[in-house]
Amino acid sequence: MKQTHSVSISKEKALGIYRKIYLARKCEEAIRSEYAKDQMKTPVHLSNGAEAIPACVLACLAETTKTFGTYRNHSLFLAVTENTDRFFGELYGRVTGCASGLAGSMHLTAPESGLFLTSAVVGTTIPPAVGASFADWYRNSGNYTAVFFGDGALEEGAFWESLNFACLKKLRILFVCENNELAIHAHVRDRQSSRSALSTVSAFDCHAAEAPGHLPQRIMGAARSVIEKMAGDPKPAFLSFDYFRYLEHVGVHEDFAAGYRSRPDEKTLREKDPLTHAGIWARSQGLGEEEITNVNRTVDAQIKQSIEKAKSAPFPSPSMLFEHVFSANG
Ligand SMILES: Cc1ncc(C[n+]2csc(CCOP(=O)(O)OP(=O)(O)O)c2C)c(N)n1
Ligand SMILES: [Mg+2]
Repeated sequence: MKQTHSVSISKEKALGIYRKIYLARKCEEAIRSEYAKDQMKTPVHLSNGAEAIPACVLACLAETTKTFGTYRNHSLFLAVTENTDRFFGELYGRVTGCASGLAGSMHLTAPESGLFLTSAVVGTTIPPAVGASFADWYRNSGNYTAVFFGDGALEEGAFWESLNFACLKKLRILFVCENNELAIHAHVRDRQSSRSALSTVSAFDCHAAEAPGHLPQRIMGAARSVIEKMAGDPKPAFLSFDYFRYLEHVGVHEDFAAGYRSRPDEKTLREKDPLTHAGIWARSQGLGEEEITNVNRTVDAQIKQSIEKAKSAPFPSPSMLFEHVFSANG
């Protein structure tokens, strides 16, 4: 089956990409203002600073693409589904959530939309992503898989074993590294002896590219460049996007006082902001102020309504704890 991957962007598509980036930012701003009420009984790892990466990578791929992610998955879930009812339902632990309120923020999924798995355990969704891609290779379906992970996953054997197998079998899979140079409080220079993940990975038989993760045009440029190569020369691609993590590893606050990094100046903070750049990029694609304002207004109303709905939805019943639980003893 032939897959259609986008290489040029219509005005409508540009507006859709902008909407997803705005949606991710505003959902997380809502989490930040609601979290202290302690009604969301889940740790949250915010995507703040990385919102453009999934929205822009997935805009270059067919809708049939299978996706996998990590616990820092809000922008991925929202880019795939835009479903704020399922999103906030899950954060508030209600039956309306994407996992009936039993999973929380770190395990958001939407298998009906191709988002199969996200996980709290670093690197663990990479092998299943390769498995899904291998299944498509076996069936000769031509489908693509995209797996998103942090720079910390590059310290896991699972990543290198998966990359090796995927390259050997020439699978149509994109390994997408969301690189904030941090694993909790540890900087990459204190964790990895390789000075360039891109050049280390490039020693494998795959396509590779990198770009700043706050610039929509550059993200899509890098994604398109490898996807075009994959079309003529099927094999995996590795994409690395650096971005600035504005907030603490887990939670809703800034952490510049924690002592492991210093606060950049205001100009640098502004320059790394993907939403600002998404606005600039959207206008450069011919979108007018009214169109952008309308999107903002609609998304703001959607979020408000979803939070209200989530808060009034029922909690899962205790008996649901025993559903979907399997044991070897039956
Ligand atoms: C296998 C495993 N080892 C250690 C941890 C503890 N841990 C949780 S988050 C994290 C940092 C991961 O950093 P990175 O992959 O760069 O993702 P980021 O949080 O920066 O998005 C670690 C080490 C874990 N969850 N899983
Ligand atoms: Mg990281």
